[in-house]
Amino acid sequence: TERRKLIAGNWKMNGLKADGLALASDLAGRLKGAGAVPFDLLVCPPFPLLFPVGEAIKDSPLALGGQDCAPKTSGAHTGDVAPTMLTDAGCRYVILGHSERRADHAEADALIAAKAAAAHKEGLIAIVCVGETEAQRDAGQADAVVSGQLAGSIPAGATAANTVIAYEPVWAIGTGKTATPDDVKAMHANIRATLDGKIADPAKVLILYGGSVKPGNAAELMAVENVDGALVGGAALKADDFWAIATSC
Ligand code: G2H
Repeated sequence: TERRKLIAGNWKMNGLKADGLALASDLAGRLKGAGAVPFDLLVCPPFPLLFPVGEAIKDSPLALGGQDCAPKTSGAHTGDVAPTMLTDAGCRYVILGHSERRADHAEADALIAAKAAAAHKEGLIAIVCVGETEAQRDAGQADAVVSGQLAGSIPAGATAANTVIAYEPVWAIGTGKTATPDDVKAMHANIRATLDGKIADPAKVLILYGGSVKPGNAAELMAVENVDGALVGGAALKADDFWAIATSC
């Protein structure tokens, strides 16, 4: 099965309007100059930057995504952002269930599934994040934890066209530690096997790796079987680094 790689930049809570515009415009320019490339490139800025960045890249193949969305369409939900508001800003993707949201906002699998269902209804591609902690890995529970997260956070109606999985071992996020290619290979195989029966066309689902991906380790990680791209945090904030990661595919 041919799976086109997806390189996604998760800007997290970084950057003001001028920074975001400069970064996105720089990437859009590189993409335009490069012609045909073997990957899709995505940036996920903080909510306030979605409209200006979306406007700046609207004629570019650079894709836009949100970092979260509400499980509802509208209404009395102070501080929440609806999937319709993301598509209105030009988003095609939304990251859901990132470990920082699971930790900072106590997001559980059922809520993530509800958010993904709401995102799907609006035509968004949900990037559902899963990953074990260091203690869980040390206890030999990594496969079971991740399989459980997948079972709980993928909604009915998920397909290879509307759902991307991102495997992010929590102990490798922003720490400089990276899972070894062998660890990643084993986990991505476990994930694809778990998707069987949960998602139509499991062989076509993109499974991204995330956790301290940088120019120096990207080529090795992107070459691993069943690794279909990257979810990049820190290294997505510099156009040179993010572009180097993308072009190492
Ligand atoms: C993992 C990743 C992007 P970083 O969270 O989501 O962040 O690349 O900084 O480890």
